Amino acid sequence: MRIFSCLYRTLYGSAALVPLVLLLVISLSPARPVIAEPKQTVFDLSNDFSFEANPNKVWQYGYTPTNTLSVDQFRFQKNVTFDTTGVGFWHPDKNNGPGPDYYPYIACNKSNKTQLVFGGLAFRPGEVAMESSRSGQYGLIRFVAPENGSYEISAKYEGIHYGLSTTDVHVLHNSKSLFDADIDGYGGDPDFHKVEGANPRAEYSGKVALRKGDTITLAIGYGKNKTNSCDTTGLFAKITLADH
Ligand SMILES: [Ca+2]
Repeated sequence: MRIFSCLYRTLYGSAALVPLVLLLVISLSPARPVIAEPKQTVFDLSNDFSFEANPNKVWQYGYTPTNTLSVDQFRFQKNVTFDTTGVGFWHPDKNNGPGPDYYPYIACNKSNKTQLVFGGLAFRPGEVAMESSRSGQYGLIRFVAPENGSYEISAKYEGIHYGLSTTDVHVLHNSKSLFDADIDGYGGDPDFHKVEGANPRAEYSGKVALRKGDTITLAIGYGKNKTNSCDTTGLFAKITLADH
């Protein structure tokens, strides 16, 4: 009996020591180096684009409730669809195809080759595109500055609809306009359709001081002809934190 009692005490004592030994080993282990992720300073709309999240870090996908370019009325897109090529579309809400809650949309070709969508829209690799609604609601993409600093902004718009896009395109800092232009024509991938029209492309570049939380809004409307027919307009945008 005494033997068993002794054995029990020995085993129990060893087991009780295990947590203490582990704690000692962990506390004496050299600290693991903390590898900080490099801070993102280049914000590329195409590279960063997401169909899973909205807001998506510094980017937000939205629209206006009316045909007034009122950035303070920004509404978030909520619903995503994909066409057969894999090009995705953010929409205001669930819908039954072209009509209410389908427009304004924000689309992106995440593949590495130009995709022909609906037989008449050519999306270059990574290209984002927007189309206004029939009533002239704007498609909006918003960048929210992550910190105070000087930012270099580049925005390139181009008509990508074979029916020749007729849109108004804009860049705003908060509610202040930085750039306004009209797109009239096709300025997309020339291997898919010839470049034509009075103004198939428009480009803005500039350096702007932003405070944390300031917004840069990229907007597309239905243009002077006040119809969104054949209006799909592509966009490549990059915002770089230059000095801070
Ligand atoms: Ca139009």
